[in-house]
Amino acid sequence: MKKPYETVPVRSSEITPEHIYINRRQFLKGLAAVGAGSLLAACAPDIAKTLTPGEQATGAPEAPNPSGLTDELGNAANSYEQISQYNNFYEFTIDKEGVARLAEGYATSPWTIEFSGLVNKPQTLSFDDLVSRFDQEERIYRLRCVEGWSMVIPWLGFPLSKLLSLVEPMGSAKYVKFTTILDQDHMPGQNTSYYPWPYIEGLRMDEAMNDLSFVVTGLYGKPLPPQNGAPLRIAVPWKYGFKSGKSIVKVELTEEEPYTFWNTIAPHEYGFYANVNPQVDHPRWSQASERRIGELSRRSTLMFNGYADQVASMYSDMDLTVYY
Ligand SMILES: Nc1nc2c(c(=O)[nH]1)N[C@H]1C(S)=C(S)[C@@H](COP(=O)(O)O)O[C@H]1N2
Ligand SMILES: [Mo]
Repeated sequence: MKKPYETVPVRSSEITPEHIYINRRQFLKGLAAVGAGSLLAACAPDIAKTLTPGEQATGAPEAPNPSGLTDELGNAANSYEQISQYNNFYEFTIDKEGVARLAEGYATSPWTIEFSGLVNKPQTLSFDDLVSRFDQEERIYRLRCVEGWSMVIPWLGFPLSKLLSLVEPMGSAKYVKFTTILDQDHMPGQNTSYYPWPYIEGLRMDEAMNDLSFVVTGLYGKPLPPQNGAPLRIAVPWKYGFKSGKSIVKVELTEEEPYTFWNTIAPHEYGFYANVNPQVDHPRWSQASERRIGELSRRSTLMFNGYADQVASMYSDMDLTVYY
């Protein structure tokens, strides 16, 4: 059977020359070396030089798939530039093309992550300590934003289930709640009182333990740039992108379904489950199709974003025609 995602062990020696390869020691050294402002300049892969906003691309237009990477359905990966220059990160700004500039130099080291709630081993770990405990692997996932655009992204990281095993969830734990950093001094978007900061997201326990649920620490084999949620974010590829919280500082196991950011703002528009479903429209727009960043025509959206084989059974007792 085909694997539900393309996965490349990071220590593999079979990585193609164009592909950015970095072993774990280099990765950690790289993380330690990342200082304010140096990340994009020092770490942007040379296959896709990152343009600063305002700088014009010169020379030949970008090749359709500069990295040669594809997902398990054969879709070309988006370029590093596309992935790191078109972002949703409301803590900085609601302007997708302005996030990268505002997030440039955002200090993500030192960084600690607190594990609490219904766990046998509550603890607070530094990001460096945490990441050193897990082998990093690459997973090429589709990301489908609820707004109707999508990308194919080669993430680096490790399964969320491994992270949870570390803290030993109690039997009474039913949900995992992820909290993003609250940092009004450095995140201009957090000064808008309209939004219920900090950004919170959550998953049901079985969803969190599903093998697709991923803790992301890197992109194209490099440490995650701040605009993509450094130093650590979640990727839940069968759900709309807003379920994948960025720059996480707290992981809490709860018995009750957590109140989440978008669900609190507009519960009838952004459900807790938010599974990608082309047959159930957003109240204000169709979800039947999507614009893949870099493509001209729209493509059909796939049920569960193309991951139905791995996740549909978790929802067999839910009426999927209802907007959850
Ligand atoms: N903390 C936080 N996480 C967030 C968001 C946000 O605004 N703040 N936006 C979400 C949305 S709507 C999407 S589509 C993805 C975008 O991730 P990317 O910018 O890395 O592609 O991040 C999600 N995680
Ligand atoms: Mo999104």
